[in-house]
Amino acid sequence: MNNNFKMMLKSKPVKDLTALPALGMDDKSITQGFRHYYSHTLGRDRNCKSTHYPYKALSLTIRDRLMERWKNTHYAYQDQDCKRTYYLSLEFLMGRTLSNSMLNLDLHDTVQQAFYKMGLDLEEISDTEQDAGLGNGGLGRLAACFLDSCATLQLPVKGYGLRYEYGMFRQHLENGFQIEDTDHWLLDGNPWELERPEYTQRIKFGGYTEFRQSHEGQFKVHWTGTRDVLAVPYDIPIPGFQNGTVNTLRLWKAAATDEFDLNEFNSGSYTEAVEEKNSAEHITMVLYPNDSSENGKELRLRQQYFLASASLQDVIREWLVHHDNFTQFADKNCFQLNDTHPTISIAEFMRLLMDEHDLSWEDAWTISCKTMAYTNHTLLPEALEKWSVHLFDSLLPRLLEIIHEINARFLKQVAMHWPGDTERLRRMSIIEEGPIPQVRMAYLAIVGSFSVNGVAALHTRLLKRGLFKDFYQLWPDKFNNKTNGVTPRRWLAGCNPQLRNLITDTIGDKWIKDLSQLKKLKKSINKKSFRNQWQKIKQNNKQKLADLVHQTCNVEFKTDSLFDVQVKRIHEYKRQLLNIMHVIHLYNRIKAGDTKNWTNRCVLIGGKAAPGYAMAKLTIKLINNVADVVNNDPDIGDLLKVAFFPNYCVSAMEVICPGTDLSEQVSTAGKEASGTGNMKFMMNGALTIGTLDGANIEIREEVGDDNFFLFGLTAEEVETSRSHYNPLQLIQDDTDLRNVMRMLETGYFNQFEPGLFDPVIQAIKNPHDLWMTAADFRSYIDTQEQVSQAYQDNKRWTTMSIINSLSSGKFSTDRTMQEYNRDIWNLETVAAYPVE
Ligand code: CJW
Repeated sequence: MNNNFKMMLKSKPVKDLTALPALGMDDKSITQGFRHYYSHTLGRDRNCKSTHYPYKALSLTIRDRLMERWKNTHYAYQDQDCKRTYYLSLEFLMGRTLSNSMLNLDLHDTVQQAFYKMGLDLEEISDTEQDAGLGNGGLGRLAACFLDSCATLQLPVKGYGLRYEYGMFRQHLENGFQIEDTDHWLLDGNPWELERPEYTQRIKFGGYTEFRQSHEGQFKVHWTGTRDVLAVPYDIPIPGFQNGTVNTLRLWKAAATDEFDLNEFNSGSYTEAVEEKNSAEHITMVLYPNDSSENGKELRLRQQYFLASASLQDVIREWLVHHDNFTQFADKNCFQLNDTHPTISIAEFMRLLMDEHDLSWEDAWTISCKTMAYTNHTLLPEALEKWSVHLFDSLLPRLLEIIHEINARFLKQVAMHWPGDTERLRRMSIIEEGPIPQVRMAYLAIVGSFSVNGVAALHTRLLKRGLFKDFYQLWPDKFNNKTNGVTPRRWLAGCNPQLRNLITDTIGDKWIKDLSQLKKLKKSINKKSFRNQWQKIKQNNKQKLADLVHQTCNVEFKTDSLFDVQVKRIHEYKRQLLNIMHVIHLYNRIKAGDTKNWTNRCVLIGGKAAPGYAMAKLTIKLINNVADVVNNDPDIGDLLKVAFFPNYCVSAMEVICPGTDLSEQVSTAGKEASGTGNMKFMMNGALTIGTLDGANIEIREEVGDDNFFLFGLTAEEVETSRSHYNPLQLIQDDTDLRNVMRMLETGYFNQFEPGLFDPVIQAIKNPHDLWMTAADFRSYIDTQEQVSQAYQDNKRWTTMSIINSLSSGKFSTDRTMQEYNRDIWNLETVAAYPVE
């Protein structure tokens, strides 16, 4: 461009280039947009048979309609200079975007009509969309549900995460064993993301620190000699439900800087110089597939720091566009840390304020402590993050200095509060001393935040009494509970359209934004036509699930059976083992002819095991071997079917939860922080069999004792009975348990794989079994029998199903987000400017 012309552009006030007439929301405009993208942009013609291009053309058509609302939301936030929250998370398990966008823009029926006229099958085309699997399980999916609710409530909340090139691995089975395949989800491009290279940030790694004197004679720390990596943002639109708001999820991709190591380059090591570039890009290459297990890998710490630094720099950059100091920063900004994974943000924020923006320690600390809030999601000791001081020192030397200083000042405070209590100082220190000193990230998170919350009432109580007891004594007011939820848009209105229509026909459509209104269904609970429709819809959804199971597992589920489902990550504490032991027990009963008052059951189990978690992988193999025997035994027939659902993911759950009768939530009490699958099942009219753990307790409170199948030890009983736990005695005293163990020990399910399940057998018999599987066996089996009897009473079951669904109002993330906002964020709602 000619320089003079550039000058003119700068000096002349330019009209808003983005001011365009609004796009039509009618079927003609949609058809027009679709045809334009299909033939002009994508260049396809009548010979194209792939469903990928129609998917892409429709996505772009819908995205256009999000764009204008997105801009108008951003302008409204900017103009009002409103307070904002940033949700920092290493995981956002978004699933599919197309159908959710159509629902939230109220375009679903219009598109369906347009497609019908063009002779296209919308469902088939929507099904070609890949899940965005940028998360492991509950924690990542919760982040996605939170964003949906914030947009729906018109809260100015922005998500910050990583744009992994490879998401959660795909799972398939070979001879009953889990095999992992890579998930190269971006291979065909992602129409929902918008690259924003103009907001690229620079992230430092390695190097060393030194003091330098400024012109004014002040000493300042310089972190230098670093190897830098660029963070390039990609934005994803997050539409609210039919309200014109579109919030943002910003995902960072790592890119090499343009600089080569010139020394290496000049000495002829060209490839080595380029290699450095490759290693930079590794940072966002792959999501770690560990759900609450093994940690400590250097690349993971790199990912965490990369997210923290890029996001904080981005927020500060935007802040300084409209402000020239930080005095108001804490009143206008809040960072919510999704578990300890982004906790390095606390030290990084201190570094940015002091080293880059010249604030004093005291000022920086005051601001930092007023802006950071931490959510804990687990009590499992192996999931609590610790990083070796040595690793920290080599990768992030400046950050380690800051952590040491935070710790020194904090320990002084502890010493003042409990004079002479050196044991307590040792316990509470952010640095764990020992042969390999470690940084305890949860303690850093508590010390540096103004709010610490658990994710269900029991979980928060256990945090206060156990894991964080010392901190709770010091700062009781920091601790609070925020029970999880799920978004009713995706998990009821979207995934169960027939039930949505029945509910809307009965009580109007306000429930979609205010789930407590489902209570109004009470009036219809005894109405014949309502109940008939309720049953019919469940049958239809069961048929859809049966079709999917047939297609993916090649097992026949008949819809007059009880559909008994457990889908979640495979983990010992979640006790898929207990579930399969019940299956073995039922098999034994059939073989023994004990089938009086029998209820036919179809048991579905699905979930991924962390690739390095041998016991979880063996559990998958056991489920598959049991399924093989049961499904192929002519004595069994339709009385019992078992299937393992491979590659369980968000889009699979959208078919599974509407078609489920019984939801299995059988974790050892005190171990599952909340659970959120339990809420999806309940919302869709499934009944729960569960322990008093996580949010199960609150689900039971909402539905009433008669509408929940409770079994097992309480969290307290689990802890008090550990010292005298005697599984061998339990096995000896219980014929049914003895029979199950005999089947396992005689190798009934592994006739050609001798000894394969020995670790499982040993775990059950081990008096130190952390998960106390044998302790809950009897009560589980008896309660399952109550389930079977209840299912035979069709009338009673239907009533319980309706009650479960109409009592699920509390478990909307709209409620959860309102509580976060009331107690932690204090944001004003801001309506987007309307599209003209
Ligand atoms: O968070 C959900 C809860 C659920 C809890 C889950 C959780 O198990 O009960 O409903 C939402 O609140 N996920 C994790 N902790 N708790 C989790 C996820 C990924 C992780 C991790 C812990 C990844 C690593 C380590 C710990 C890692 O290093 O890759």
